[in-house]
Amino acid sequence: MAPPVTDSEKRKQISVRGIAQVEDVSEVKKGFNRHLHFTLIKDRNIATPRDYYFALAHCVKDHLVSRWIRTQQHYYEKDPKRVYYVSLEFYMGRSLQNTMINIGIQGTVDEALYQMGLDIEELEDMEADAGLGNGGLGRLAACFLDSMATLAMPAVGYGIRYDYGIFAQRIRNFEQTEEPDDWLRFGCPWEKARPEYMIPVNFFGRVLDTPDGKRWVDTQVVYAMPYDNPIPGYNNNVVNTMRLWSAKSPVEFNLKFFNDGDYIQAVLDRNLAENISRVLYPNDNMFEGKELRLKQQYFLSSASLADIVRRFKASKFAQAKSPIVAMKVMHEKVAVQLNDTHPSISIPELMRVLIDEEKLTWDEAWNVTTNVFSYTNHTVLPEALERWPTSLLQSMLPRHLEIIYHINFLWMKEVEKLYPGDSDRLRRMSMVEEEGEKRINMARLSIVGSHAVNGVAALHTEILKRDLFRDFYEITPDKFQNKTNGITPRRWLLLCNPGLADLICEKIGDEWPVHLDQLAQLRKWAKDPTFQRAVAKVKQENKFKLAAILEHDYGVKVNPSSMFDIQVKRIHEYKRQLLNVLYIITMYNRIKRDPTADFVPRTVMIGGKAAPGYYMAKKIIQLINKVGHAVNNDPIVGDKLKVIFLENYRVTLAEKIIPASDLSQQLSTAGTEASGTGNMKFMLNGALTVGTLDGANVEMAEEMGNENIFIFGLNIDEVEALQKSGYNAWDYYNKNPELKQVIDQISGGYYSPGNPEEFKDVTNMLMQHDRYLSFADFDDYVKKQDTVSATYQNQSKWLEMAIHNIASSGKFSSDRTISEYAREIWGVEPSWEKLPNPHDTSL
Ligand code: IMP
Ligand code: B1N
Repeated sequence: MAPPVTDSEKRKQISVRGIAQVEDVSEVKKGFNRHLHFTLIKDRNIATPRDYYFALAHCVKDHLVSRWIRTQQHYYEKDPKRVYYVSLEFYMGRSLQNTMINIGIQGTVDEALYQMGLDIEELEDMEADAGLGNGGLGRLAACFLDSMATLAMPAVGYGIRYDYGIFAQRIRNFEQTEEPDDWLRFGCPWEKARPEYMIPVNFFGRVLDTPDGKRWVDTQVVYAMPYDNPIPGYNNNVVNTMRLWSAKSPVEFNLKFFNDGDYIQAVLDRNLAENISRVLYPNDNMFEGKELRLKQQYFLSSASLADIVRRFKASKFAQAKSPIVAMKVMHEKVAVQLNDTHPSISIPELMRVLIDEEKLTWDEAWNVTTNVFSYTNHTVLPEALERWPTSLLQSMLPRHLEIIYHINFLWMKEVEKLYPGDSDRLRRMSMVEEEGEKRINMARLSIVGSHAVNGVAALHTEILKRDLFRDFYEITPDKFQNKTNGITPRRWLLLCNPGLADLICEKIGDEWPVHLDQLAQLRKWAKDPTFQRAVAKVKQENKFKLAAILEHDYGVKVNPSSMFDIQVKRIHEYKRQLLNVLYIITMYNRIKRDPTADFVPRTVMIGGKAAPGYYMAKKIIQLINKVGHAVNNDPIVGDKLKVIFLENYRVTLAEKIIPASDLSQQLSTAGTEASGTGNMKFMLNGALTVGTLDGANVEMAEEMGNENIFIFGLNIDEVEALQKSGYNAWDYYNKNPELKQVIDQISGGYYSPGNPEEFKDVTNMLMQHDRYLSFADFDDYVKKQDTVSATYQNQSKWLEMAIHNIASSGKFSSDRTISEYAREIWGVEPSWEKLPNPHDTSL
């Protein structure tokens, strides 16, 4: 038998990774050594793996710069409509390998490092994740940037350069603790600061009514310093920009104190203003109405719009017109996508700029604004919907509040005209909420201020139309669209699963990374034993590799022939990690009841972060860890069942876990998960899904057919009916002896010896006020999981289903999603044409 092919050998073989030419290899070695010497100022006697990583990253970045400059020149010359994706989160992960793959130098670099005796994977492991996001919403923005560059769209992503990204999670004594994520400690080799393009952002102050219009005066100024990051397209020589803003105090900050003589205090106070970009708020699907968060939102919106307006004014289109005429038609050349309502203060900000600074009339400004903006909704959970107190807006952004009130006044007049005397409807549709503390409902502002509103999966969009935004849909049905989420197949297959990528290339060629629909061709080999064996072999190798990581990083030994059963995502009640735990305990009880019975071995892995202030989510983590402790140390269980909490789940860990998974758990109560994108990543990598008819799971099942996915539980209509008739957890508890046993154990302290009260809040929630109806789905879930186990024993059936999953995942490429946004919302065309190659001298 041939010796096993190592991952690095595989990376060299595969054609889509670029064939290594001798001259190119020697160029890379030269560039690497030059950076080690001149940039890192080290020789090979004292260089650390981190130095080597930085030398390599700089060397790879050198291959980007000509493409980057040329792309921007190309856009300037062609002067197309520009697309701006504005988001409080961009969850990018690492850039080194992705950059090498997208510009086609991975093969060359692998060979060069091999010749220099360096281990490329060790160097790649030195790169910190750019963790400027919480979960799906932030990672979606990152996938979109990759797709927009790959489709040669003149797009910029605008965000905040947080000094601290999503916290690092550590498990201590079974519980989550948070550590700050100091990701910039050693510097970021990809970014370029542009201090010459700093933009002032104003806060507080008051509004003056002058003959020349409104003036916002006596403000406090903070500067926004841009940092540009390259976004390479796949194999097309395009390099777009992600521009992240960092807060800087003005030079004259607190001059008042300085004049009073307190020079030291004045200098110290400068840091206060710079707190705006200090840290990412670690909430997922949760609104926290903090002043600093509103400052972040306005800081991003104001700096980005100023930059957008500056670029528009410098364009050929605008230069050919008088300034005021140009501004009136800015929407012909500018589209801005709001990633949820987080940057929605952009809407009154653009109105302010157009009216107070550019001197357009209200109606002219409103026409531009509504045609520029479009809004994506990502959640229907009421606790996530942003509603800012007017008192906070009044002091921080007085002019904006004034503008919002006027937008609402005109809007209310319109509604009143359509529905005279319907005061209840007026209340439901007003941006100004008067019940309790007076607040601005940012979703309503975003709908009225945009020409398009979209949900992120078909089911989710239907809920928006029928429920959350029903009244708005009734007035402007054409505004509402669906854009089902997607993922980039470059990172989520080519990069993270080289074995499977190779195998696919052998069968269908190498165009699938940009035409993912071509995976459908794999269907014809779904029953082919040779292909099944090849797919199984790749999966097994990925599992071995993950097992080695688990042993090395966490000191846990797993059985690599067991089923790898995985649920990774933020910890949230609606995602129902608890349902997973209830089934784990059910399996445990069954093993103990009859240790000799047939049992399909599983390694159950659960990973995800809890928002630091989310009590119940933290309790759930503690419960998983305690159950794991009991199960893993019970000699009767042996290696039939292992339960592992995957500490510090993040983009980089996802890239290692997903290719190694057999089973993906997607358990949210129908109607609660807007889309999900992790679900798509598992499908693309050949895992089978056990899941509810929620979010994008619905469309996944449609694509692959119900016979290739394990769907269980109430559908959305049944959930609604049950909620209406009254959900009573006791009914299910009393009817199902296995469920009763599990709950009695948890509440009786079986998993918390010494403290039987430990999980009483969890069981009380489940029994008395579970908004997510966990028990209603328990029975069907257990039955479906039993089917999963039975199917796993029939490996050829399982592999046939897995191949059908891979073959059906074409729809879930973010290239498809972005093409739809482009054509149906932004009015721009995607393109598969390549820009010319940069001169050979740049390589
Ligand atoms: P931006 O304003 O941040 O989009 O960067 C402008 C880019 O457009 C520059 O880096 C150039 O590549 C290009 N550009 C801007 N102004 C001119 C010009 O006057 N002639 C040619 N290219 C320009
Ligand atoms: O956005 C993802 C979806 O796939 C997920 O289903 C959805 O839960 C997620 C407030 C959010 N919705 N809302 C958020 C994040 C941070 C925050 O401060 C809300 N995240 C989602 C992509 O569409």
